[in-house]
Amino acid sequence: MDIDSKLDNADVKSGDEGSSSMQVDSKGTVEEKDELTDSMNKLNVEASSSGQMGHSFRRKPVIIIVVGMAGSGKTTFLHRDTIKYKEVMKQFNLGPNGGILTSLNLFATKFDEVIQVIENRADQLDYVLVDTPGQIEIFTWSASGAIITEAFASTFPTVVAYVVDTPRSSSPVTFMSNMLYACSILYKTRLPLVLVFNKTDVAQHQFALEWMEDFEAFQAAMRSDDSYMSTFSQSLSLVLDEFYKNLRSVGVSAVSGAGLDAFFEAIEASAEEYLETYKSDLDKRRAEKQQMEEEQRKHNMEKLRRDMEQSGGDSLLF
Ligand SMILES: Nc1nc2c(ncn2[C@@H]2O[C@H](COP(=O)(O)OP(=O)(O)OP(=O)(O)O)[C@@H](O)[C@H]2O)c(=O)[nH]1
Ligand SMILES: [Mg+2]
Repeated sequence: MDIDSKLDNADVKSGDEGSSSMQVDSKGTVEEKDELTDSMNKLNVEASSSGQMGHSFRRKPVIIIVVGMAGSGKTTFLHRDTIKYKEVMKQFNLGPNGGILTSLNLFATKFDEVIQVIENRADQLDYVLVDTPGQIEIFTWSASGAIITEAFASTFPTVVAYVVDTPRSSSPVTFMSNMLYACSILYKTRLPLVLVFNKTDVAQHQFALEWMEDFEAFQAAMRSDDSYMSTFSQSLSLVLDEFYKNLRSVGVSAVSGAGLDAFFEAIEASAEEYLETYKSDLDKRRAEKQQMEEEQRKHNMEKLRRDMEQSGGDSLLF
């Protein structure tokens, strides 16, 4: 498979507080679509049968998967693009969504290498930031997005940073839809989630903290926003109230760098939480899956043995 991977040149740069961070950069150019499909299928099979792609768990570095709506400032936060998906779009003659999904697939097929590069540098790295496309559903609901997330989460402590465009979330309805999105990501990935209110240089995130802490304040804001109000949105805000209890939130500016200390503190706390709660849950789910596969294998073997006995071993039909 002809993928021009720049993983060996993965950019390691010093992060805040003297710690190191790394951005994974992979540029894909592929000639054979079929090969890509084969490779994806192979990876899927390997990922589900071995469970963890042959890597053992390490406590360092912390992987931060950065997600959020288009334009919320994810890439600015990381300072560069992860996948040159425009190149892929040109290669395959695809629209933006197809381009992004294919980039993700390319990334997923080379994922063993990504993990390997990070493992080799584990001692020098405290954090690895992973950029994702603004079309959130492409990452969170595609097979390759799930494979990437699971591969990270089974090898390193992994947390999700959900970036919010603060100035654009000042209306209660927009705020609520953004939070529901974050909520669905929390449930889908089952990873600790940090809400990152970005662009605080333009608008402070104080209003968001108030709405999250005080259900009544949010309800009052909803009532004053005459664009939309119903018992349905009232019920949703009750759901969100529960969701807020399970996460940390910080305000940052990707442009000025304000709030980064608080961000890394929240990441550290979430990584601890990952080790205490999520890791054991993940191990349990994996063990259950393996046991089920083992039972299925035994069942199949037993069936085969019985069939062979019945047929006397000489006229077995496959
Ligand atoms: N004022 C201000 N502008 C910001 C900040 N962070 C990002 N921006 C601007 O917001 C716009 C979008 O930023 P990106 O980093 O491209 O957003 P993204 O989330 O990566 O967008 P997609 O990749 O399309 O999902 C750019 O014009 C940035 O300059 C910030 O902290 N403050
Ligand atoms: Mg971006």
